[in-house]
Amino acid sequence: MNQYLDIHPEVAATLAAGKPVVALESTIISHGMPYPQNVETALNVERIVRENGAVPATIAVIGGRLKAGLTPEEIEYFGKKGQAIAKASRRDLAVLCARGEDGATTVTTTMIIAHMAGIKIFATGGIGGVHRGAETTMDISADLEELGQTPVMVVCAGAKSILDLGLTLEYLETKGVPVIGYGTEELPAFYTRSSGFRVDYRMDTPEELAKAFKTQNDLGFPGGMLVTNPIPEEYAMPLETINAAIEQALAECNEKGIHGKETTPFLLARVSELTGGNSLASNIRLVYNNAKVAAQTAAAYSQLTTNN
Ligand code: PSU
Ligand code: MN
Repeated sequence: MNQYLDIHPEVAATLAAGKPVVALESTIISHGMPYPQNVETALNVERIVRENGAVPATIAVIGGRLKAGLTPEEIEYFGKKGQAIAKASRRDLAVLCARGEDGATTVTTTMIIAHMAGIKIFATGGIGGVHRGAETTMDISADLEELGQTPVMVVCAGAKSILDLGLTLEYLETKGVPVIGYGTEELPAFYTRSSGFRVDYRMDTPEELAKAFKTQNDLGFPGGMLVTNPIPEEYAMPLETINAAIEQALAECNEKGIHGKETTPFLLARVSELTGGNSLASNIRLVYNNAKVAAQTAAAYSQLTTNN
């Protein structure tokens, strides 16, 4: 096992038995939502994973150790410290480990640590992607590179239209990452079920997802698979409300000259402030929905691998 990795004993025992585990990220806790809703949500997500037949492994860097599986106290610590915790992407992991520091894992680093631990399925809210204006800024999330090289299935609610969704799909195609719509042919855009863009494939059951992903692994392909699961209809936001907030947040981001790793947290925080409590409630509901699908898929994956 990797010398910097600590796998929570329950997670380790579950993996050793070939039983289902679902990875969860910590940037969504520290940077994605305000305290105390972030802690409450993270603990509920863990409960939902369990109710759907899998063991949760929330992933983070604590004191320079890569953690696969947190205690409730550690989740509380991440939630309370919030933005004071460094957002850790691939380029940050070595330095954080060397210095013995904390880091909140993004989709990228959650995939890396999940893979080190032997976890196949990961649930989150939204992924990073190609930013609008990337043709000049070159701001493309490391999440897309990671999906192209690390064999973990990421279950999300699509990507927010703070990003250029068309270019994000082009990039994923170049990297060889299949984009699956769960029960839909259209790419969901996080707060809304539609985006005007099509996914590569539609699948309707956890068994179908598990089989496609196992086949990709059996073919020896190195990359991941992106499952986009639309927000439940009753929690979706009106398109005009969300678009107006996104346009304003993008304009402010440009005016302030925000760039690099600060861009996404700034945009997320502004969109959430501008749309008030409604967007937070939607955000929480879509994460619960993704946790459920990921747990069911992890269970189906484990059936496929332990029966063969
Ligand atoms: N998009 C969201 N919610 C999030 C993130 C993105 O709708 O919480 C977080 C995730 O952790 C994601 C990261 O991996 O932001 C991407 O950051 P960047 O764009 O800097 O790569
Ligand atoms: Mn970026």
